[in-house]
Amino acid sequence: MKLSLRFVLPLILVLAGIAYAVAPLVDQFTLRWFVKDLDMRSTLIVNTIQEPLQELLQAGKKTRVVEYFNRITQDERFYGVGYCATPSGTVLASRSLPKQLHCRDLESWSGPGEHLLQTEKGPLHVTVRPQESEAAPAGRLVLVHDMSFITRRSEETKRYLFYFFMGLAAVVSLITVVIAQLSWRGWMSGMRALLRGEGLLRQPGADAQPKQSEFKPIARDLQRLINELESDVRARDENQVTWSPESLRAILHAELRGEDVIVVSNREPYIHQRRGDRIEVQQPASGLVTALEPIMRACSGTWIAHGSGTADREAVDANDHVAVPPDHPAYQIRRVWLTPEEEAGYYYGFSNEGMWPLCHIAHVRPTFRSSDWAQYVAVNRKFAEAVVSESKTKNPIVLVQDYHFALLPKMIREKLPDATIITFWHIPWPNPESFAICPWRDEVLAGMLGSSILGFHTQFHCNNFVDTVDRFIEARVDRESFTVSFGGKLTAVRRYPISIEWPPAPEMVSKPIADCRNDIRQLNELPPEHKLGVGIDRLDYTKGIMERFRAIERLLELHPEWVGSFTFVQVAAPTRTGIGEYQHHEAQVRELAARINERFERRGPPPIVLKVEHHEPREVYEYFRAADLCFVSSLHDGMNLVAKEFVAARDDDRGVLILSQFTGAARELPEALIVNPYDADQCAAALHVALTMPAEEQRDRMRLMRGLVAEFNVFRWAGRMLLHAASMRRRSKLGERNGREER
Ligand code: GDG
Repeated sequence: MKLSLRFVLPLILVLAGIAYAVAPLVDQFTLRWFVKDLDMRSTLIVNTIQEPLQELLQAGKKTRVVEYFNRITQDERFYGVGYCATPSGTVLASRSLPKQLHCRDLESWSGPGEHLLQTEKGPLHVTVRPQESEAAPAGRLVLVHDMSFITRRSEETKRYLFYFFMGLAAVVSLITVVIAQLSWRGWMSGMRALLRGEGLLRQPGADAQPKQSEFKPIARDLQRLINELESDVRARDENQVTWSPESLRAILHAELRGEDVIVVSNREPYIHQRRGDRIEVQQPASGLVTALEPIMRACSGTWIAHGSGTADREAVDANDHVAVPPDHPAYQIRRVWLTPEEEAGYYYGFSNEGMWPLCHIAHVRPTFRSSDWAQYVAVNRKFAEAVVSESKTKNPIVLVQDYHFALLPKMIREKLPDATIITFWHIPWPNPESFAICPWRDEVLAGMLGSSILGFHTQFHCNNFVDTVDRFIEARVDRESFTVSFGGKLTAVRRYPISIEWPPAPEMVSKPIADCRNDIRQLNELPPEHKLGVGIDRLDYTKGIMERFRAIERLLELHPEWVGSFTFVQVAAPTRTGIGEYQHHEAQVRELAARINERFERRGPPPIVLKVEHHEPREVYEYFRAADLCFVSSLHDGMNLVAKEFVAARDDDRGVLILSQFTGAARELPEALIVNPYDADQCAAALHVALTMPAEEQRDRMRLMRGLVAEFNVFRWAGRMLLHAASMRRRSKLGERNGREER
């Protein structure tokens, strides 16, 4: 369009210029043309009136001559007529003959060509013709024609000429625009076809196919080049950003212009609990909450979650909203209420007795009950309705969190087809054989494929998911772009390793390391220089707490010098206590800790201090800062944020991280001591290495790990997903536009 305007405007200007230049010529032409016409007309009149005039003159009837003249000058253009018998005589004239015409002057009006007389009434054309006759005296006839019509005609001609040029300009412009649009579309669809790998030379006949395939490599190369450039730009952009709440907010503004962002998770970031006559606000122990809380602070959206606190209903407004964080409200929680049956079936049942063990290879059998499944479906639908009611636009960005909501993406997509749905699966995805255990595997996969983007922590989990889809449902899997096309909708499967807030909140690291060391040792009745190891987990069987304790026992067996001089404090936040398997696990953990302590306690402080209770985040950080080592021994873990938090807490560059090879974090933190938690001897050796590691080595390892966590923090995790969503939205808008143009 712009191109067309760039051509059309000058064209109109040029044509207007031509019209302006031609106008005086038009005047001259029309004048000459009409004067010639008047001359001829005068000759005709002279010839016509000659005979009757001669007769009247011969009869001496001057009055009749005047009457005759008056009669013949009734034509509107024939202005006047007169006759002079002699140059000195008076003129016999019609009424209208201009008074300035005298017989004596007629000599000068004689001769060929036009004679113009300017009067008040306008220009007049004067013709003087001699009257030769044998019977009558010679005289001169004077004929006067009105010329004002010539000016009128000339103006009209100019006007028509102007209209003509304007019409011409319009026609030429129209033709130009049409031709330009047609050739642009042709070129564009040619390019699109080329990029799709279709032939440039689409010729009818037998040789069309070979020529088409000749161009395919070029098209593929071109497509690859574009993809590389795109991902390069993305990577460069991502690398150039120093990821912080501010930069995330700025990116959200620039890329998504403050669009409607909704988070859905089971667990709420703040829980209101009743303690006697006062209400306490708690932050739950969850990696997911730890990761998303700073993002919601940055983009002020709505977080939809199950209202599970004893005072949650008291804290909300009429729309079930509560503004959080309580001290500096930055976003709102929309609480969804579940009945005890719903909670039992959806949360404890299908999610945590079915999906959780299914996805973690931790040797706990999944339990699937159809009654749980029914509640899971119903609760997912309840949350889908909440998303629809909370969305301010028809195309919000919805961040669906975790395995509690496998069906939600499809349900949202049915109600809000234009929504950008990013589903993040915080736990591992197993291999297809393991996943096939699930009786509703097809429904779960179809539900998840309602997402625009599906994120996992590691490429390994992405591969497992794509393999599972490929194996069990009718979908088209593209392993080059890592997308799944299902039911006419495309889902991009991507790796987004989650992380933590960096730099950590000042209040987390404000207490000096020395004070943390002293206070924690005092609190646990340990001597000041006592070696301290920590483990901070939800009391979950996937975290490998039993294996951890066995490794400690083995250390004390292999290196008895640590008995009485090393203690491991295990902070174990109670979790899913309604599930039998968790109760059983807690009992086992308590029993094992007691047995080990009993075995070694005679020689000083106990080897294991087990604290099965919730701790505030600041207390958790105090433990991290007080410790000589942190032991993460998960049997299977999506990422494991505890590992990254320990690194973030150690601004003194000291402390050793022992990390299970079965965590996502192990792929990002190779400077940790990486262990197989099932191998007690190896873990015991790692514990010994950690306890004896020189300060310089601790510093070198810690600095590298801190560098990585600083660079790949949680804002980058969210930013990458949201940037991806933004470019997806841009591409789909472009697609819609092209679609419209093509139609
Ligand atoms: C899932 C995936 C993935 C622990 N005890 C207390 C407490 N915590 C905090 C830790 C940490 C969080 O809970 C645990 O996060 P993890 O990542 O280690 O594990 P999950 O809860 O299983 O999280 C996991 C994560 O989602 C994120 O995607 O990494 O793989 O399983 O922040 O510090 N916090 C408080 N008191 C405690 O007693 N306040």
